[in-house]
Amino acid sequence: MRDLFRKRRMWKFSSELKKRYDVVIVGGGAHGLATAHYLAKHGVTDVAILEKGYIGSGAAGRNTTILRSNYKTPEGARFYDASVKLYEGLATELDFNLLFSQCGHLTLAHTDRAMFVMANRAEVNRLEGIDSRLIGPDEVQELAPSMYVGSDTTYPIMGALYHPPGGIIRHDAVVWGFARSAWEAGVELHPYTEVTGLRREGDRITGVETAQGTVEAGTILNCTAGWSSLLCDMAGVQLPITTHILQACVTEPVKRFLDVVVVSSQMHVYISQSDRGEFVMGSEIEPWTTYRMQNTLNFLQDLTRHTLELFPQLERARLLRAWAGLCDLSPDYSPILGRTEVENFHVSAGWGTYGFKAAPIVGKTLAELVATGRTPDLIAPFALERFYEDRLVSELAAAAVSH
Ligand code: PYC
Repeated sequence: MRDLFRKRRMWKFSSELKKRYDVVIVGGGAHGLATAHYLAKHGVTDVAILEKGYIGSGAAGRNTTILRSNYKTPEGARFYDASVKLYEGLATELDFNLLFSQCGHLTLAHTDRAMFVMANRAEVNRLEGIDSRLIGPDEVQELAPSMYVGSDTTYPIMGALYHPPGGIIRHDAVVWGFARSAWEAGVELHPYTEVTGLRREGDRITGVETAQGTVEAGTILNCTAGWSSLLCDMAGVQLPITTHILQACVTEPVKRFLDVVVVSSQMHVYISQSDRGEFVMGSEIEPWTTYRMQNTLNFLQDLTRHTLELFPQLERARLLRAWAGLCDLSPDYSPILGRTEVENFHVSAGWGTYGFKAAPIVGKTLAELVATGRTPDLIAPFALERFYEDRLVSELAAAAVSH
């Protein structure tokens, strides 16, 4: 009984950097923390996580918490399916309530072309054993009775891709659970420790420079999401990435009336209701490149107009907050994962708008790569060389919203 009420420390930050670590992970978000958690399972615990802000202050704290695996390519669907499966067991594994709600995910189709794309995705998904199917407007209405599906709208709903295992999870909890687990295993967490340079000699990185001093590392992992190409530049590694912002916002809590995630590529919105009752809504990626994480009036106007077409009952709901996050977009909209030409420098990059949902599988596969020296089959298609070898994995049509 006493154990049940035992106070369990979340973590303690390390103030001093050691001179050397077996592994330095740059980026204390969901990917970096998950990798540390899985490295510990391989017995690799001489690890430091260097984060320039607070833990979870980057993309891990700026997403809209959606999980799904209904991708267009077999490579993408397989990879995200493995991630969803890890997420399903993660609360137990981390002994931390992650508030995962597998409420289902609807991608609406408003044109013949969109119906064709959804049918194609459903086929690919089912071949991979993923629960995903094309449904008509009646079933859409059954799943989302509060959504307006009338034909007198700008974008009448012709059907949807229905993906029952999709849903939402509490993003902060994912960060906190991974951070606690990694810290308990002996990993050092260094927030407010910005990497300012990487020393490279030949094919190796020999030093990681920070304002708190320079450290050596056997392996360095770039898990910096929106900043990934900047860190790669420091290593002399070029990533084919452009950096954009994705904006989102949240309403005040209202009585529960939506039990499924709703996405529309043509209306450029994705909408869900959080466990607290707030409507969490996001829009499409901005087409210009920037590191300026500021919301725009256009975003609010377009997003609210389209959301109100689907949910006119939100007309009087007040917005609590809006935010923007950085997206590092690759040319084929798939991630860039694994080795680079620098022997001891690996990347988790190119996540565009779907990095958060990949966190556990990125952690597991990167940890395997570091611990065994072998690239797991699941991430082999996402190697950086694909851009030089013409082996693109085009996920364009499976973005939550059009890019
Ligand atoms: O890929 O599901 C998605 C997504 C939702 C918001 C941004 N991306």
